[in-house]
Amino acid sequence: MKITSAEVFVGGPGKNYVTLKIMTDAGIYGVGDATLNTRETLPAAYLKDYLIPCLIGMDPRNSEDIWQYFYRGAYFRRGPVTMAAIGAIDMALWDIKGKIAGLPVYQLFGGKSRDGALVYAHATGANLDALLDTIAHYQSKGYKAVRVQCGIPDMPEGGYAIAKKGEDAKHYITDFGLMPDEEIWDSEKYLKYMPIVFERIRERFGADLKILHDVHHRLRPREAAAFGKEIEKYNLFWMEDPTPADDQSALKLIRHHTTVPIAIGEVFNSIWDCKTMIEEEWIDFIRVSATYAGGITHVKRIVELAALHNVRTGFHGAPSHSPISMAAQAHLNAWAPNFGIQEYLVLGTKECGALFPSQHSMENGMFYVSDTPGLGVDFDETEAKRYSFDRRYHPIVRLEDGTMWNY
Ligand code: CS2
Ligand code: MG
Repeated sequence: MKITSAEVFVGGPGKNYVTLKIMTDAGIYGVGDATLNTRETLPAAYLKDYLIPCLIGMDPRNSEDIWQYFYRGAYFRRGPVTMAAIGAIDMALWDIKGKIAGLPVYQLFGGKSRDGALVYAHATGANLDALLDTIAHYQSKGYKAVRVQCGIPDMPEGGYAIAKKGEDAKHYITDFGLMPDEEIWDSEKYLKYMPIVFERIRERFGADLKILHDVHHRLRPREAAAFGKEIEKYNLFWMEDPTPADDQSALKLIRHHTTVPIAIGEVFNSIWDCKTMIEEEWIDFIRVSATYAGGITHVKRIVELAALHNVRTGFHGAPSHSPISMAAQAHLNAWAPNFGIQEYLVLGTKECGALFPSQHSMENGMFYVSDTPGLGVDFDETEAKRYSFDRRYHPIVRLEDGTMWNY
């Protein structure tokens, strides 16, 4: 069996999804997602200019060797562009493998460990009252877990340019600026206000709601350790990205001062980025994604390392991931013995469903993987013709005195 051609498409309904389709001489094709949020054209170029020419003629069934060929063969290894491009190829090859076998991909890992996978949604409020209403909205839709983010009083736009846009913010690429929006940040104000937010959430929603919170890399290690200690009593499901991801040992300081569960990993690209923190057991949840961390082959390796150290999964599922990478993660979620939770924010619109037809389903805050052979998600090329690339930027963050900070 041979790969005969492969094509890359960039665009989507309000999104710059990067979709790869690999064709074979057996008439079977596979699909993969390489959407690197706000840098989408780069993995697309990496695929078109460098990887696809080598891919033609390879046997698609040898997904491990193909992964190693592109990883080791790059010389300048890793990094989000390379790993997103390799990741898309890898997803498409697993899709093909499942279709050859006539089995959903999770069966190729060892079958199902659970029926439904717990997911969480984002509740974002420009202020506390708006946040409480948004949480109530998700609870009424059956969600058992919600990530809570709140605008902070006395910071311009509450510290988050996006928070003022409310519940749906960040779902469309157009929520981001034509040039980078600027957020002004003050950790002291944040640290004073967030415990009040958690207090009010517990008062109104009780003890059972699973509350997640994303610090989004904005604290220093000592601040994050003190914050974790202070909010232990609110029993969070996790505190995410307390400090910038570059420094793994920052997690050690936090871990040694608080029992609040720590989640990190959405910007990691390889097992080497998270190896130390997993092996040292400084974290509770690993948040890599199939798109940014080299596809199913590599993420599965990370999940298995994590399982040895009591670290559960909590894959990244921001709206920038297309239904293809979310399907890849759904198959891993169905299988992983150390599954924790899945962030799930795919656009549920008619347009998105038309571009990526699938039988995967969501009910009462649980994701149910489809039994269709392969990844169980398709890509409609005729629909794709309606869309094109629209350049946007993530916001940047500065402290009140102008110092550049972490988004
Ligand atoms: C966030 C993301 O989903 C999350 O946890 O941290 O929304 C993040 O801001 C985006 O994925 C950046 O592209
Ligand atoms: Mg995050």
